[in-house]
Amino acid sequence: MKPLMILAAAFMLLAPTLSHASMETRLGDLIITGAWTRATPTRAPTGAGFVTIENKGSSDDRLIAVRTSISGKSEIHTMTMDNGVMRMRQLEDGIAIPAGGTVTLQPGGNHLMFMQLKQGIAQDTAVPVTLVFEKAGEVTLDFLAAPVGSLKPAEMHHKH
Ligand SMILES: [Cu+2]
Repeated sequence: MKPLMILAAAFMLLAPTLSHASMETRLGDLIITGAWTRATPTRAPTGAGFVTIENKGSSDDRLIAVRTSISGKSEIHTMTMDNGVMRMRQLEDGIAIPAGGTVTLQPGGNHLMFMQLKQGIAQDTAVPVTLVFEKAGEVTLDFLAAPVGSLKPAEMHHKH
């Protein structure tokens, strides 16, 4: 009875950790979390991706490219206000991920731009996106699609 109870307790402690771990990707010194995208209307030409990247290392890194099979072309973008108008432009040199720093790509700021979408992004689907870093290399992770127009990721529904 006793070992079984210990096992059950261990599992209960472990379960939330496991579901959380699936949302966290490690690539060398980088910890990548909170990857999400937005559902789009069926014929939308573009979509956007957002993610948080933490650099636990002692040397700077850089997000230099993004790839996904859902789009014909993907770019790293910044968004700025220009006389009250939001403007996007490509960051040709990517985004620096400073040593010990955390960079968040989010609506209204830096983002991943999926251009020439082959089809709309459906809500609650996971879109595989490859992030390419100058030093850490590349990694593919799932970007979960929040509802159309969302300004933040969808709430995670824990399945039991
Ligand atoms: Cu953009």
